Amino acid sequence: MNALLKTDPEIFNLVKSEEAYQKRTIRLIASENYTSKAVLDACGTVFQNKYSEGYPGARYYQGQVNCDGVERLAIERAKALFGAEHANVQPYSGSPANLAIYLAFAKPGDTVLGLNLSHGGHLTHGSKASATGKWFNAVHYSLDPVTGLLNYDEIRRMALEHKPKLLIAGHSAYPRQLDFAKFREIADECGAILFVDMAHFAGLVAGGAHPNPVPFADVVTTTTHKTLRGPRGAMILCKEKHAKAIDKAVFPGLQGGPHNATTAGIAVALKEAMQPEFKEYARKTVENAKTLAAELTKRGFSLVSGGTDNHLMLIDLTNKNISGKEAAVAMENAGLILNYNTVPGETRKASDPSGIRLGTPSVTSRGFGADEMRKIAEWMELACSHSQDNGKLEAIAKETSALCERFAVPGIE
Ligand code: DSN
Repeated sequence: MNALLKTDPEIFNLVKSEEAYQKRTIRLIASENYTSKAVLDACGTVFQNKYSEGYPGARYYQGQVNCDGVERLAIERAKALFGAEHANVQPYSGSPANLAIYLAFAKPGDTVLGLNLSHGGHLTHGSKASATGKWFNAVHYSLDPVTGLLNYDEIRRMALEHKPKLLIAGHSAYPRQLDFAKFREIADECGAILFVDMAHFAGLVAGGAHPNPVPFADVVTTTTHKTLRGPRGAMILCKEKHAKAIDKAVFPGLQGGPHNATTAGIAVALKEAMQPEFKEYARKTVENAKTLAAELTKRGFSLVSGGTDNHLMLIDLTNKNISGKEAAVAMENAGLILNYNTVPGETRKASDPSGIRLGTPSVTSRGFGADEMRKIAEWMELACSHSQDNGKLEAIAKETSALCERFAVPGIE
């Protein structure tokens, strides 16, 4: 990065400082990961110099021979990896991808049914804070208050009562697998388009560690940077009969030119996700999450739904007498990076809620296993019980950083 150093040492230093930070901390944000050097290389290319409104073979600008090649590869790999009839790889990120689904299938004021935000849904699943909740009549299903699981009978009852245009399955903080066959049945009964947002677990699907929604859903959106381990971006996979509506909704409906360098990075990540090692990574991500969940439960942490069978955990800290934000800050000071999160039945405000969310994609990409999960649980407990003791948190930070030194960081080393 000599050119960067020469032109802008301030930004260069921040990049270097972030590299060091990502190396010495234990990254447990459920939606983050480490991309490979190959993906980073592809994103920093001359494809940044291009505009290419349209789709391969049908652009509004000349000079697209290489952009077409990149986008075609990304599309073909996405279709092959997930068994999709059609793929659009242009959405800038998950929220625009989800907005494209509303634009393709619904009109303002139409009813949509998705998972409640504080029960694990996403803002774009109709939260009042999002355009999707302001412009559409969003109704929400919740987790069962006793089991912490989705209640498919209740989802069916609500779907038949509200007759939504879109039935949304998918989440940002639900620690269990989804039953896509059940969602399909419900969508058929109420005449809805079944829209699955698999942003969180797409990498597990690609690696065979989570059921694939593509055969069941009309349309599936995903970001490309979470468990899938690509660059920041998104894709939409759908049945051929919806291809035109989806493509028109992305461009010209919502976006201008695609970010071609990112598309190149997505294509590389998809190729990586087709390799046998990726299956192993997906399997280990779930195995690590289960180990960590069991260790945390032993230490008195209350996990929503009692555990996990994907890559993430949602913890209600009410019984630990500490708020989500206080715990997240204490853990950050101890070198454990995760986020505070609302929990089902939340009684506090979103900016300082009752829970925390964490996941294992980044630490698994780094090579952590069962022993490291046990240590993480121990440090989390210590950080929670010594949240006001800076000396103790600093001592834990020394230990977390020493552990990190033993593991290489994909994309950095
Ligand atoms: N911000 C993402 C997450 O953390 O789950 C969702 O968009």
